[in-house]
Amino acid sequence: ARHGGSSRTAYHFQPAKPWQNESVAVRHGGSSRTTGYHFQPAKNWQNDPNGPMYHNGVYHLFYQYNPLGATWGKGNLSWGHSVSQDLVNWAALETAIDPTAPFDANGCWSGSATILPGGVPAMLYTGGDADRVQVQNIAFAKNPADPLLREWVKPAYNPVIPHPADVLFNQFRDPSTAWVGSDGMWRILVAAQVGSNNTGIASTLVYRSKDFRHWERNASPLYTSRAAGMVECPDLFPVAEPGMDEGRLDYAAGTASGAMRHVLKLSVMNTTEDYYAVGQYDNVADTFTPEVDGERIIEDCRTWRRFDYGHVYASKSFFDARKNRRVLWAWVNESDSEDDDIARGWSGLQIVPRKVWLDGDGKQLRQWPVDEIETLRTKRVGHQLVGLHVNTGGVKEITGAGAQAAVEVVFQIPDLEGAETFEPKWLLDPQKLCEERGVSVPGGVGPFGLLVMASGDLREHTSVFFRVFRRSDNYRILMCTDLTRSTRRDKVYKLAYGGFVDMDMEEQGSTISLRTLVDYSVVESFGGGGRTCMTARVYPEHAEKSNSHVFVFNNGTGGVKVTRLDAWRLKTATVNVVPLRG
Ligand code: DQQ
Repeated sequence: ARHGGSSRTAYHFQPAKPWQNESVAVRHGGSSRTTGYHFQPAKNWQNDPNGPMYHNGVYHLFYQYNPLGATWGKGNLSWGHSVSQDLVNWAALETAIDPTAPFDANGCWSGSATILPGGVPAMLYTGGDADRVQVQNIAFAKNPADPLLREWVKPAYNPVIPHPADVLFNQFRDPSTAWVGSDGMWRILVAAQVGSNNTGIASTLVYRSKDFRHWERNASPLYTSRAAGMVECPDLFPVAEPGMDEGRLDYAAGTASGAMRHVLKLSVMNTTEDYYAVGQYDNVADTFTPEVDGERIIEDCRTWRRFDYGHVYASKSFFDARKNRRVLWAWVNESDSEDDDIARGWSGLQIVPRKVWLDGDGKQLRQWPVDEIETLRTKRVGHQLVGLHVNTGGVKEITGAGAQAAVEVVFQIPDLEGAETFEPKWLLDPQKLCEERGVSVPGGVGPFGLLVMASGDLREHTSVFFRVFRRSDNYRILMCTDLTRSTRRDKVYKLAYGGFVDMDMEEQGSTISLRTLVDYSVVESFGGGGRTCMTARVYPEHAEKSNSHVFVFNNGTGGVKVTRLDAWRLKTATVNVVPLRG
């Protein structure tokens, strides 16, 4: 059975999970360009964001990094480390944590930052020990007064948490940021599959500690999920009710008030998809209970909402005390072949960091690229298209936008009457619906949206669009990213991504907004004001030699009107190009 999303992700042309692949590549080079403003190391492989934090006026991002090549380096993963003052421009530092000790000799895997009282940053992370067993370790900033936190020390008393006997072998990892519970003790989450003989329950274990060194497991997990296999990288954080001061959220999991609602995010390993639910964290029992939310099943996290309906995994958030907001990072994997990655010399991006908050409906999160990204704006383009009516088959260029741009467009639908009837069976699989009804299939209302990374002759293009369907008393909006024509190359993922946009269109004056960040090989889209997000990797051939274009289009029977268009060329950010020295 398929639930909510789909298991057909962009891994089609890759091993089922990159970290099941033992090979370690050492070739560098390749000619394909990097991105203009997405976070990536100067070369080599990166995956999960680790230990993001804001400390002493500096943003830190650590990430799973293979110093030896462009493939996942299972046994030799280090923590890459970069610093920034604006979340946009980054300087690369030395790796922070390397596999050098008996408790992490076979890889330093994902983990999280906690800033201890007195301002000492601590990292909890998973090590593959000398016997290749997953254990949880701790590392401290050697000199907390160093604003760059360059050096990290691993106490000899590691591991702090050994592999439990009742957990499936090596399904035990990814400690969360710690928080203090009602009894004054620290708590962390660790993902585990509890059971034996190849079957186990996807569990989010809670460990408690008085001193941050001796950890004891709670009898009950925070949450368990039916049939999810292994879940990874758990993230629990509080959300402000509409109108509440976000500054109160400066707790890893906001235990200050039992009344405060929380979000639990789990990364489902089988499908490499991240799911979240809004719910109640009980700060006495240390349990999380999702709230009833439409057709979603509380006991099965694979039916929950997704941060991103595209190719994004292993997300991790942090509280940004500088701007009183929660910020989300996530890994955007490649969707070409491993050989391509090796030839190019790098693999993997991070999303543009997103501000995350609870929508006024109390059910879903909204996400928006951090404002700082706007400092990259150079030239405004396309404003002459405001007011444009795009009729059936209409395609109009946003001249000058190019391959490195941010486009926000608001479409108004003058007549919703023509919307086709929504079939309830579609509810569980918006991606399939997008595959069946791609950009070339006209509907009553939609597809309308943007064509990006398009060649001048439109032979190559990635389309991001909406379709509106009618239900008994309202409308259902489908958002798709159709990759079927994204490139003429083969051996890359070329189907589609899809999700529904949960909003009342009529309340919004029959309008819907789309913001798309275009950056050569990555297309990050925010539908309905960040209610539904979708990130895709694209590998257009034309972009190697010629310009790319952006168009507004409508392939539905009914017309649409562009009521707002805010499009900008973006300059290149300084991302890890110059190593910081001295
Ligand atoms: N990636 C890490 C693990 C984590 C997985 C290893 C998720 O710690 O479970 O690189 O992408």
